[in-house]
Amino acid sequence: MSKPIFMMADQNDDGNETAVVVETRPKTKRPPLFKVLLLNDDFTPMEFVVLVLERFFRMDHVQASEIMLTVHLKGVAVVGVFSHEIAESKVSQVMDFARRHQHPLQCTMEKE
Ligand code: TYC
Repeated sequence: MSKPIFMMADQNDDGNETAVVVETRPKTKRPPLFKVLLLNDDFTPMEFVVLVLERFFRMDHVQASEIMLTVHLKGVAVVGVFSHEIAESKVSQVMDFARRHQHPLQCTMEKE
């Protein structure tokens, strides 16, 4: 049982005061979320990064171009927020795709 959030006084049969838990919070924790980050580099072509964002992050061409430019100018941007399992899968897919095309593009994840 989780920590009681409200208690009240009661008396048992012998007349002694006892504490009665009236209400408890349900013990359900939301699973942690993870940001997926794309990092800038000097070599990966801009159009390749746009393609990555369209293909793996379901962005349209305008959105993908904007985020690519943000990474290019600022060095890094969050490209999505996911469960641990999905974030890991996105990072692997992007890194594999970049490696296969011999681009040094880096993609990482961090807890929100
Ligand atoms: N800086 C790269 C260039 O000028 C473009 C680029 C953008 C690379 C975003 C990586 O995550 C990146 N060709």
